[in-house]
Amino acid sequence: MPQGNRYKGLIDKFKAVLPVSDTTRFISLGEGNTPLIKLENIPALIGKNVDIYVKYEGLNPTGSFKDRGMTMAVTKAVEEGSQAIICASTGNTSASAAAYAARAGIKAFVLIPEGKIALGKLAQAMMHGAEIIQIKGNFDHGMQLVKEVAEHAPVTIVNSINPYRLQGQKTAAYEIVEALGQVPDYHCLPVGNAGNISAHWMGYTEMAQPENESAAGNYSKLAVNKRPVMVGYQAAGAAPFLKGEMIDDPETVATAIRIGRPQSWDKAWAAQKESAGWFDLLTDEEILAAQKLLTEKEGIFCEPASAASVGGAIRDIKNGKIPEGSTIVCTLTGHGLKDPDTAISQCVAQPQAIEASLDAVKAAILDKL
Ligand code: AN7
Repeated sequence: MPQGNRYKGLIDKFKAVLPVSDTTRFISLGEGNTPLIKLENIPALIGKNVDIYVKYEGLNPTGSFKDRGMTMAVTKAVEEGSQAIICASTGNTSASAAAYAARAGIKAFVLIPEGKIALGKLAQAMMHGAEIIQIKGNFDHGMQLVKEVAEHAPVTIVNSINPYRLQGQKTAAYEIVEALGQVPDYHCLPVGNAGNISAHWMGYTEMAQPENESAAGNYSKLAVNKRPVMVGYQAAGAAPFLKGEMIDDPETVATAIRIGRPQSWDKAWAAQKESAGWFDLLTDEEILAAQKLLTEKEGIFCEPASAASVGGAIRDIKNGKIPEGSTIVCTLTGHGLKDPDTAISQCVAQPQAIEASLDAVKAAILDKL
């Protein structure tokens, strides 16, 4: 047998702080271990002395952070003998559930809002062979139905109300501290169901208490006794945390976070309060502008929802809420290729076709230099 040091996914790496045993079969696609990229051009553009890092979760196997939670949720579902998983989804959870179910050899049912999920996510769920149930309703309706149907059918819910999801997702915080060699001052995330912000807070909290039997200390040798300020950004049309109560009929171009009834409501408020953080909102225009800025100035393509973290952070750096000298991590939750329609529609100059001749190509280039 070869004895290499191949990365075998986040459960293998973080098993000391995850609820698995020596006999657990890990359902993994090599998720996690995503790059933490320092922004080089945007800080200068905004004229502020800050270190901004993006955690590029779009580089997970199915293109979003959901894989971190899904590897754990499906691993435990299989360990417990489940033959089928089910979720409601704005898209990424369905893609991830479909892939990990395929890997495990079990069935996946996904409820998605008709016409409101990005093309790439739908393609993934279809290709992996999930049973796709489109509903004439939004994510919140789907989530309610999933909870009800799971009481009557032998299916395991793999939405983030499944506690193993947050366990898997907390590993992103461990990776960030390991990569930075310190705890960031601020951590900014887009917020939909608020599972991810809650999971990160759980991870940071474990690391700050290495005396825990959880063995968190193994991964936080560099971490001083500190946790970041947690900042959550929502889309203006889907901002229950700003309103202070659940909302009906959420609407935003960032379909991933088109959610009015967040499932991790209490956990996210606790993270905000305990970290002295805050929630804020961005208009769809601001979200798309941030997505474009990242692609044009840094070469990093994330999906619209993800860009809310950077768009919000830039605004709060400019207005001084996040002070100069800070180290800031923004989570880019999903890859830009997930939603090609929204990307193409916001590019003013659509590519034109010209003659396939040297003259025509020369003219086209000289024109632009
Ligand atoms: C790219 O896939 O809820 O606050 O059903 O896909 O943890 O919900 C997706 C959420 C941010 C919000 N960015 O994270 C689903 C789903 C992207 C996302 C979020 C989602 P949470």
